[in-house]
Amino acid sequence: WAQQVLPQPQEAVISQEGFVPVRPYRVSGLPASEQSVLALLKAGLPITQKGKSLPLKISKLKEKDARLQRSGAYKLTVTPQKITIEAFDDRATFYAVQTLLQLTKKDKNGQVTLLPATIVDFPDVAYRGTVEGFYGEPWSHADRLEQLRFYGKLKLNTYIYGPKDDPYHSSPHWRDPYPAKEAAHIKELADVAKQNKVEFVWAIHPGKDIKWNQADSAAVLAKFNLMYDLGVRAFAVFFDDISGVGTDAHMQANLLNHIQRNFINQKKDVAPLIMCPTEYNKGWANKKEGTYLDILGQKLDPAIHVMWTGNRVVDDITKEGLEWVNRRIKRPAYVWWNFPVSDYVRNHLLMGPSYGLDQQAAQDMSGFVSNPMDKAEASKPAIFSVALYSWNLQAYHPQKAWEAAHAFLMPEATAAFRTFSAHNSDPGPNGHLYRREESVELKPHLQSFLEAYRSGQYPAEAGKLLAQEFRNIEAAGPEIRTKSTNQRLVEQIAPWLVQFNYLGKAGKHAMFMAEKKASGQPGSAWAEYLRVEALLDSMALVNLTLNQNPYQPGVKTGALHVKPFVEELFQHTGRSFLNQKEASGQPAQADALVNAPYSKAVRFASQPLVFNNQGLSFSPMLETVFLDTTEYLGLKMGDAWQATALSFNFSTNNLGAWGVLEVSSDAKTWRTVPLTEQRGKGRVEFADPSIRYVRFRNNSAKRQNFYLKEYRLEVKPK
Ligand code: LTM
Repeated sequence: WAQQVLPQPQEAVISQEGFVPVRPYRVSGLPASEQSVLALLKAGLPITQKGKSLPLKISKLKEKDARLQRSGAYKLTVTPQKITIEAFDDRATFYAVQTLLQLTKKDKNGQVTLLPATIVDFPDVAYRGTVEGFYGEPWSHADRLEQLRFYGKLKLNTYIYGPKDDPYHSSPHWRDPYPAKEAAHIKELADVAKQNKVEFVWAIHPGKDIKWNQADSAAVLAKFNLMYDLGVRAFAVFFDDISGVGTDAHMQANLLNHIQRNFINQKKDVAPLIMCPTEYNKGWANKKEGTYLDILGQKLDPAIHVMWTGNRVVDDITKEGLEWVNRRIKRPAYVWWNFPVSDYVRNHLLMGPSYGLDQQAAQDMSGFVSNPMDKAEASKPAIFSVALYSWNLQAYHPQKAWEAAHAFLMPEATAAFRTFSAHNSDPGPNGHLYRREESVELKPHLQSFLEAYRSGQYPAEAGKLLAQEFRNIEAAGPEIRTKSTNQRLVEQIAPWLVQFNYLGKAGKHAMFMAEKKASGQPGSAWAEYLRVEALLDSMALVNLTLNQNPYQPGVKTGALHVKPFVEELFQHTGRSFLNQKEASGQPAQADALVNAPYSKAVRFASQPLVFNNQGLSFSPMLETVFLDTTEYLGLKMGDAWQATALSFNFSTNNLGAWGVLEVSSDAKTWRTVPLTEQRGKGRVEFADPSIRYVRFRNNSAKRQNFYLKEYRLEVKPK
């Protein structure tokens, strides 16, 4: 694990003599077109054209080694007498210079020294980077420019532009030219990408309303030509998350081949075409031979890349999973990794290590891009790790990469940033069933403390350790806010910084409370108890007032282990004050309040619910969903509540033809309620106060697709 150069080079021999002083260097062999590389060199080393100097020679890589016959491959030799760079292409020269700069060190007085080394380096995966492919507010222009510079430093070479909520990428305006301001932004992005040796890939998402006719094929080509004129030289077509005629594999392949023949092959200077299929993960793929993925495999021009998210929409990436799809699409998949994207859990941040990536899969993928969070800066730890993984799979170590990311991204407050990320990593329960570890180091201490405390002891050692971590948690937010030079990051995670600070305070006072209680000081313990109560109330208030998006409103932090610990300590102590016995199982009274998903299809069981003054609802799902014949989707209310109406939006045309709405008070006897709807959208009122279950059932003989945009019960207490 050579910390000096990241991503870790394939082969590196670092001199034992350590850092040596630098002298002025005279650069030769750099093409005139690469002035930005010269500027980069000048920023890190003394460069001169005359006088006494040492040579810095750049030349074409002559080596026949097949591993070095690829974009980005280079050899760099640094000795006290000279520097030589042999590069496969301009991108490789740029990368060699990035490595060279990482071998320099500046001391307090501005003196630069250099670490002699011999490095032979190349990427394992050809295309590495991100796909801005999430739902929600797209990244800002400034965020994107910053990302491109960041990618250059980490040898990432791909940024795919495909924000779902850009109406000129998707419906309704994919056919139309961008307005002038947005067009100017795209042009600047393409320019800055080029300077950083990043391929700016512009993606179109036409499948929601495409017509398979000549006019729409021409519309796609016309739009690509407009983008080409703005400087774009790489393109993609996405067919994810659509339903209806757009999903036809034959038609999709025809369109892609048409683009390949009439655009890609004609232009000569554009990168290989990329497509995202409709069946982009194994869970959704028709497994029958000769169906969707096989059709793409057979029909699509072999030069076209096909994207793939893994065994599920959001999942680990395994060699077996890739081999499965590669056999069908007849090419190595281009991985679209849905991490750290948080558009399906918008009240959480996914700041933990990037793990679950197969280290033996280099030959099984043509590209690897991460779909990040809508918070560009907060996504950097994960993107940093993706850079390390995709450059050198065998050397990748998730935990070390995560540690290195925090030091690289926030040298001014590394420990605070690390603490923040360590307790903000799990997405919480979600329809994709994707979970992450959280609070890994603290978890065993939380558990052992609680066990002992429940049995009437106060484990002093664990108590000390936990109290210290709660102080770290409390301090992390203010420290990041005041010390970090990255104010954009602070802005993006502001609600979580506030909430994290409250969590730290609540934990700290909970520990005081436990200590006072155990040492026989009930008065002080009671005072602490009230403080914890007030802090937990503040957290509830933050959750109800900040980040109030319509999908998963609120601000969750430390939600997997730390917050439940504080709540348990608080409740346990509270019960002992009131001299109550620990309840076994669910207290009877709580059941009256419990609301839950009610469905025969397990895939809806983990979908989060939102319960607020609007009522009780499923948090909306982004992708199309389905119900097989007789399956249903519904909500069960605690018997303290009465449902007064159901508002639904399934965004589909023929709902009445296959679905029925049913209500029940005991889940045994059901009554059908007339469904009044228009394009899958409607509102039905209920008069019967005994209704506890409201479900929507597929009454047809086959699977039905629809969108779960809204399913909301308006409720009132009984
Ligand atoms: O994953 C793909 C190919 N498409 C969408 C993304 O736009 C979305 O960001 C992720 C995560 O919610 N899921 C998708 O289905």
